[in-house]
Amino acid sequence: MNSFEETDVSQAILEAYQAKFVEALRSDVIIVGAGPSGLVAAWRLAESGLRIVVLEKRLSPGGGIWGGSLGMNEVVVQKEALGILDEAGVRHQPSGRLFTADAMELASALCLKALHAGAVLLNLMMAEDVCVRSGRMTGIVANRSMLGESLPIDPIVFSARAAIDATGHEAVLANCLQRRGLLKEGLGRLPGEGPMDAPAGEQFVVDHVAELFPGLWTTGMSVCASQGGPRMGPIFGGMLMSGARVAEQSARVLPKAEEGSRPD
Ligand code: 48F
Repeated sequence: MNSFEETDVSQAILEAYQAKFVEALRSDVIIVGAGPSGLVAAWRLAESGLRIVVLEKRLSPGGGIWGGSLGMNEVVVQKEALGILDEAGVRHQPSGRLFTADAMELASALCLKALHAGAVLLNLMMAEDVCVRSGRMTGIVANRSMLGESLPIDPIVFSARAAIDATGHEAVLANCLQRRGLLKEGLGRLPGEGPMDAPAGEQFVVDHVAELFPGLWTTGMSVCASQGGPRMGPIFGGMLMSGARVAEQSARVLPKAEEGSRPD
C-alpha cells in the first residue's frame, strides 16, 4: 500500500493526460460544450467511428442537466426521447403526459456513453475563437478556463474537419463567426433566443439543427440562440434529440476518414 511516492502520482497523471491531450489535438469533429446536446452528439459520432473531442469550460461536464428546475435534480423528457434514455440505460418514470429521470443519472450516463464510444473529453478547456481557412472551419482556439481571461497566456489550437457549437445559450462559436460577418447570408446578426414557448422551442432545436458555416454545426440551445428560436426551460428531450440529429447530419457529410488519410 505504501510502495509509491507522491511524485509517482503526479507523473502518472502527467503521462496519461499528455497522451490524451496529444490525441485530442487532431480530430474529425470537435464539439464545444458538454451539455446534453453536445454529449449525445459526441456519443453518436464516436460510435460511428469518427474521432471526437469535446471541450468543456467547466469542471464538470453535463451543462444544464445537473441543476434541473430551481436546482431540483430531476429532468423532464417527452416520450419521443425515451429511446435515447433507454439506450443510455437511464431509468425513467411517467408523470402525466411527460417522463422524469434523475438528473445525475442522466449526466453521468451521457458522459460514460460518450467516453466508452471513444470520445475524448477535456474539461476546464474554454473555446475562445475559431480557425478558418479557405472559407471553412478548420479548428478551435482554446485556453484553460479562467487563465485566458485573467492573464496574458496564449491559447492552444485543436484542429478538426468540423466543429459543433453545443455551448447552449451563449452560442460561442456562432458568435465568433458572426462578429466577423462570416455567417451565411440571412445570419448577419444573431437574433438570440425568443421568449419562452416550451413545446415550440423543443421542436425548434431539433428541426433547425444546421451547418451555419462550412464545417460549423449547431445543436441544442445554441440553435435557438443563433436562429431566434424560443427558450424552453427545464425540459430535455429536445436537447437529446438535437444532439442525435446533429450527429446524423454531420456524419452523413463527414464519412469516416480512411486510416492513413487522417491528418498527422
Ligand atoms: O447549457 P448546456 O446544457 O447546453 P445544451 O446542450 O442544453 C441546454 C439545456 O441545458 C437547458 C435547456 C434549455 O432551457 O433545457 O438550457 O444546449 O451546455 C452547454 C455547455 O457548454 C459549455 C458550458 O459550460 C456547458 O457545460 N460552454 C459554454 N461556453 C463554452 C463552453 C466555451 N467557450 N468553451 C467550452 N465550453
